[in-house]
Amino acid sequence: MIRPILIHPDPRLKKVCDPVAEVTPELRALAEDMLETMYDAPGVGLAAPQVGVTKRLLVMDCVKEGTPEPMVLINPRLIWASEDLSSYEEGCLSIPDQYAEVKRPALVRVEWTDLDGALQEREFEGLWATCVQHEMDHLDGRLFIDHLGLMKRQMITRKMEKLKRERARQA
Ligand code: K2U
Ligand code: ZN
Repeated sequence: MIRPILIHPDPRLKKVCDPVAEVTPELRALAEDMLETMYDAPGVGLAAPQVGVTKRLLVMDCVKEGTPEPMVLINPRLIWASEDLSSYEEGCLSIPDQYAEVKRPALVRVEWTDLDGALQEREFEGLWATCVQHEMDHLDGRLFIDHLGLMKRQMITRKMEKLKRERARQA
């Protein structure tokens, strides 16, 4: 099912998430819901804290055209990051309609556990590299605006507080 996405500022988006102890049917159902929620948004990634679950789990599908390639990363760990950086105009489903340039390592190697409990390792580049770093930041309570200057971060936060007040009035 499609789950509601938390909007910044929200304390649950600032928490360092807990490791996943074991892959259970409930976890599989959560991963399924996260993929459905991500495609519906639409987005190319989604982290568990964004749907209020402070566990180290994220989903991604950065394929633009062609066959979708949904990925579920449990307890992801950054093994290596390139010196070279790449810039991307990032957004976030928890910070709607706000975009800003963020520089991140262009290439990253990540290790994780998949839904079958198997250990995986892969090098990501391009949008996949940006996305996996953006999602792994979420698992440590970091948002893309935390990579911006104080003024820009405060301006975006104020806009989100206003948006939440308006949504609360409509509800
Ligand atoms: O974590 C999220 O909020 C999902 C983001 C992930 C993301 C942000 C910036 C760059 C790459 C991934 C959503 O996918 S934001 C929507 C979006 C869609 C296509 C490309 C970039 C961002
Ligand atoms: Zn995000």
